[in-house]
Amino acid sequence: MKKLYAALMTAFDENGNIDEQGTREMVRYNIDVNQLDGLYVGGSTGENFMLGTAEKKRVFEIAMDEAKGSDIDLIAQVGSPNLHEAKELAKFVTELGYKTISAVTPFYYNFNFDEIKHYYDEIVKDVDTKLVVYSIPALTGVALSLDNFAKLFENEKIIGVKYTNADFYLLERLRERFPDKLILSGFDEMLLPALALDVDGAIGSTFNINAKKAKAEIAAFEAGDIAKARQLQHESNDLITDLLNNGIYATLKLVFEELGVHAGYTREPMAKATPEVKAGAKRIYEKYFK
Ligand code: SI3
Repeated sequence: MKKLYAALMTAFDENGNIDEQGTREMVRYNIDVNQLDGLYVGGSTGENFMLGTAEKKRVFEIAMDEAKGSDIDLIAQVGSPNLHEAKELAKFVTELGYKTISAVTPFYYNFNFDEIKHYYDEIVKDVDTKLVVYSIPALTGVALSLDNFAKLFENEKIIGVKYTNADFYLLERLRERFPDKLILSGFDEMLLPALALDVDGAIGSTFNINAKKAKAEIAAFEAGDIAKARQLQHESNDLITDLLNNGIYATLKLVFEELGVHAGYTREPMAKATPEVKAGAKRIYEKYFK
């Protein structure tokens, strides 16, 4: 069975401070209502790259604390161009009990591949957790080749990739060359083509509110009912298109609020939701969730 993970959001209060209660409520919703296989903590959707180290740690603690006693799988995204911070976070989450970590490719300084490999080897060096590379070229500008992945995977602690990339040729080559590596698809709107290329599951922002449909799509795909899976992807993509057009993170949070889950605000420099964005989110809620 392919696994479905929500990329956990972080709730902020009006002043941009972490709203612990709201963040806990989103963890709970994903466990109790969505009944997902896992949560990706500290990713893009968690607005992680706008957090300080202590705040990142607090989010990891909250997720672990709220998830204790459930069987939801937690992956901690610890990557940062500040390698010292990434290593510190890797140790921190390992001590907290996370079994899997993930790290975004280091960005901003156009690191060459030797530097990128060094970064990953260093992050896993002093921990016994396994690592999933977080590849998201559209946001980082870092596009890893098939040979780059092969070199990263030489390190046995590097067990796979969260693949947020629309390059399906590379995805097919990766699957064919590394049948035993974990490949988790990252673009929710491309779930079906990724399933067709035999990914092990998916991680995404929209599964926070659209888990039921995404799970039904995976079930239809696994049952060989491709027409149904395609129809469900069409329906999800209507929602995803509306979310993207209205500003995805703010709108996901506003829809969460409509669902009775306190998700709070986005953090600056992301703009606060305007009255138009709020009205758009309400329309989305009424169109898809009422
Ligand atoms: O939070 C994370 O790190 C993710 O899982 C990111 C995930 O790949 C999302 N990408 C971004 C940039 O948010 C997708 O779920 C994305 O929001 C969705 O496919 C809509 O484009």
